[in-house]
Amino acid sequence: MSSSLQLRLQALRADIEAALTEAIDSATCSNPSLLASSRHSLVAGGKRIRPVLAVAAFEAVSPSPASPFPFAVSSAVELIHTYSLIHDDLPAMDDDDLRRGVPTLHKAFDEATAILVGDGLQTLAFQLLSESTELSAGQKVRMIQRLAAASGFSGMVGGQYVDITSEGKEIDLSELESLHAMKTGALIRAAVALGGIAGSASEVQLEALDRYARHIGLAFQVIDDILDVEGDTATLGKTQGKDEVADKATYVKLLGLDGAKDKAGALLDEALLALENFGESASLLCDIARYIVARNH
Ligand code: GRG
Repeated sequence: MSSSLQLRLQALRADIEAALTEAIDSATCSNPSLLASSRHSLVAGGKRIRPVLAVAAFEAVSPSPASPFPFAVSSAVELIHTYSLIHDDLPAMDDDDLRRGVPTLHKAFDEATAILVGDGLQTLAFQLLSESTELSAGQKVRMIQRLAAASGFSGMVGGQYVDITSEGKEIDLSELESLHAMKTGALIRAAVALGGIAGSASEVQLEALDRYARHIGLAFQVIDDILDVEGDTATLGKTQGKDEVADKATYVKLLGLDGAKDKAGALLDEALLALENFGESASLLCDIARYIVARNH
């Protein structure tokens, strides 16, 4: 990663973290220990790729914005993502002990707490959007609809269900692609779309952003499969090698390591092509796409 991108991401992440901390600190909850448990997963780290994507999409469509980026948007997306990781780690799902370099929430506390924290973070996301004073009523409705659709039956939850029910079955490349388009891709697309809506993007701009997001969403998953083989637990902050143990269908299993790397490269090219009409304003989106494909965790 170039040092200028590193500095830019560092500054952006500081704003994203501050907004997330504020969101959880100002949440109304009669039980402080429930909020303390929520902080365990939420502020444990994480790359914050989805919130950064929302900011970058905002920048691409409003290079000299009349108003600053509304951070409720990035927080909402990250709250949904963090909830999904907490629930994914539960014994009934992926049954994992380590996430973001710390014990998973049900290990640090207990399963009931992990389920409730996930539920609470999910609903807080929609509360933040609906209560934002920086968004118009029209923007709020579009964002809530987009985020709900990406998170629920037609997106992440639906994809997770297909993933769980496909375990032990042979699935082909197109089935794997549609599973991941729902499970991981839908929220990445929503992050980009919400950033675009926040920047009052035109329909043509939203379509180009979505083409970009579909390709990097898939590339993100291909790289995740590669890292499960080539990464190490300490750098990943989560257990490495789980896909092979669970005999999961992955891009590496279906395409081989080199084939999966080629696929990630081709998806990156397509993502960058989608941005060609934006010019300089999309430079952060382009940098993030390259980072997603080059990442080691
Ligand atoms: C439980 C409804 C429900 C859904 C879970 C997202 C998901 C669906 C499961 C996560 C399983 C997993 C490891 C998928 C691979 C891609 C992925 C989402 C990785 C984690 O995202 P990162 O790498 O995590 O952005 P950080 O910690 O950096 O935020």
